[in-house]
Amino acid sequence: MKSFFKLASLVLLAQSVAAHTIFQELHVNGVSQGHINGIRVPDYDGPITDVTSNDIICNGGINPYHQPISTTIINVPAGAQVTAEFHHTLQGANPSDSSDPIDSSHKGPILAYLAKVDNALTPNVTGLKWFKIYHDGLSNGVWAVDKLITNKGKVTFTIPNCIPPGHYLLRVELIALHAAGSYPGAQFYMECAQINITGGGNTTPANTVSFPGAYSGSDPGVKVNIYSGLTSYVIPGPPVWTCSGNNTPNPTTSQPPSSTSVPTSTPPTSTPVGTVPQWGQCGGIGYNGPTVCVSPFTCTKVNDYYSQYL
Ligand SMILES: *[C@@H]1O[C@H](CO)[C@@H](O)[C@H](O)[C@H]1NC(C)=O
Ligand SMILES: *[C@@H]1O[C@H](CO)[C@@H](O)[C@H](O)[C@H]1NC(C)=O
Ligand SMILES: [Cu+2]
Repeated sequence: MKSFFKLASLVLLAQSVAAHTIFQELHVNGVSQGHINGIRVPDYDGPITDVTSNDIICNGGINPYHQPISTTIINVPAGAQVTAEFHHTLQGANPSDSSDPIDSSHKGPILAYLAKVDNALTPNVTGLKWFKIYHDGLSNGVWAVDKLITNKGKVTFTIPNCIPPGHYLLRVELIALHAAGSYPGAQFYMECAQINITGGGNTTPANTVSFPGAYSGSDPGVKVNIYSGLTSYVIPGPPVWTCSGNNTPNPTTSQPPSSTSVPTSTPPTSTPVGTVPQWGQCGGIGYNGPTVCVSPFTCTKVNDYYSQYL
């Protein structure tokens, strides 16, 4: 504990190394559409944590004090494979940054939604009707974020081939659960790409969700302790909508162990649930304590063995 204060002064001299992420490049059938082109990126890489806030819609796309909205609209053939690319900062890929594309502590799901809009450049994103086209959570102990890191920030999914052509916003979201043991705690990272779907069909999803509204602070996928031997995870939001009408069930909605089942192994050392004040330790090799940010501080890595809130 005493060393906190020495470390704190070292941190003041160090460049801040926040562990956040931004969806900042879209690839269509493997072709990059340009860095920060056609995507509403925020001016800050930190998360949204209030699921009732309008900021959870498109992050940087709403408020006039954010960066100007890109005037590019990306053409995407219906049925295309699109790849969303995340990086730690707006500078893009940085192999020398161990927190790029995102710090490995930030485990959680990745989700993608579409909403039809009259004009993909509209500054007003309230009241849109969203449907989910992709999600990936936890399978065999591997989180979607783990795969994203392996794939150097890229996650690939398919645009439904039957939806009507025209302008849409593509909302790609990563939810980091390292501090989700209480609410607010889960960290929502999302940006919206401005796309123009070509081809397609005339099938429109019957059921849509709104943002805010799709998530609640008490959802089992929003308030969840991932350090307690989790074997299944319920991805927030609706099921994935598909053209066949066979809505893909949430792949990891298996029920939590019933009260009659007895764990066969001792769960890992439980992580204390709580919040860490500014200067408090929040991470590092061997660290097992609370990792919940006290707003507006972020967990800042000092070295591999020590991170603290700044
Ligand atoms: C944004 O769109 C919604 C839904 O159409 C509408 O209710 C709201 O008034 C609009 N807001 C602005 C600032 O235009
Ligand atoms: C969108 O796609 C249609 C073809 O479906 C095309 O006519 C239009 O020019 C495209 N671009 C924009 C910005 O709408
Ligand atoms: Cu972070």
